[in-house]
Amino acid sequence: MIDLRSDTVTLPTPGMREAMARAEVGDDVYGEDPSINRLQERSAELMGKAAALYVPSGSMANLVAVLAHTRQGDSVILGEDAHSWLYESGAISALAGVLPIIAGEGGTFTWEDVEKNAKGGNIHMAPTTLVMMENTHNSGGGIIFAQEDVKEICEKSRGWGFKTHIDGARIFNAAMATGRSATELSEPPVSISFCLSKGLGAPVGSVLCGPGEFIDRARRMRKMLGGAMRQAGVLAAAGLYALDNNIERLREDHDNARLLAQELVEVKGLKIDLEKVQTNMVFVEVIKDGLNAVEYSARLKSRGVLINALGKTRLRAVTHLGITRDDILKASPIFSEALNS
Ligand code: TLP
Repeated sequence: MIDLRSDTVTLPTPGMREAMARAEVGDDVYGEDPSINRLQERSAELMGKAAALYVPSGSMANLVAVLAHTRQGDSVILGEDAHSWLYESGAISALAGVLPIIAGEGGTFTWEDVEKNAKGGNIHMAPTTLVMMENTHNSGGGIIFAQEDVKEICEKSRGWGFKTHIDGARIFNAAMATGRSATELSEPPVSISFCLSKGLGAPVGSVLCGPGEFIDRARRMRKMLGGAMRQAGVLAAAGLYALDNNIERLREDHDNARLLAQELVEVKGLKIDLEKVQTNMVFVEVIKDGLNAVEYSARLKSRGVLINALGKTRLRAVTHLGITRDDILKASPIFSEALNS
């Protein structure tokens, strides 16, 4: 199977498993797991923040960030189809009690969009206290949030008293694609989270980074959610290994995504916006009468290619460390074959 469903499907490599087996561990609820402590220090440094907190998932990182930045009844500004809005089971509303407000189109947005949508100033409104950006933006196509916009949003938010958070699940993909360091990309917001279990190839884990007091509050929220772990240094060791070994290779994933997009853009019956192929994702539109995305993905599956359907006509292919250039060259003709039978 050529599995293009997500970069979450990556399996730990032998080198990573070895690092996990060798990991020094302790009880992290006591702050005594040396591997977790090392991962948190390293992450805080990489993101240019004072402190960091290891959490089991990207979803928990975002939820803990919202819980630590806001109070029930506040409103939070997010881009269209933000992961925290679309794919986290409504957690920010159900558990943090905030009102999500969507700004802009296509996932990214500008300060003008924030200004237009922010609420407050009178008793009828849910006051806006947090602006969340996603970089890269998953549903938008794995697209990059323009750094100038991130900077302006964060600077002006500070003036308006709004906190800022980046869901940087794939911030290293954004760094690779822009040639900017992850430290530079994460400088403007108050907090940022990134995932070890996507393109970086670790089996579990995300890290939330921010100021010391914020991370102290986040640690309590993590405990409240049941996300405090004990000898999880075996998992953190995979994260450390990923930071050491799997960042540079993201370039291959981006090259493979571009190659796939270039192959598929030639196929009659499929539509691809090449401008949006900026990192490791290719969004494909099926434009053949009588064929929907679910049926198309079933046909691809029966021919050995796994890809997720995301709506009536939209599908997403994601490249990752389990996919080679050869896999892409093998998969490409299958996409046109599957259209016609
Ligand atoms: N995204 C997954 C699915 O949930 C859709 C994927 O296959 O892409 N932020 C962003 C931007 C994400 O893309 C994801 C996962 C998360 C947060 C949540 O991470 P986990 O799955 O670790 O909770």
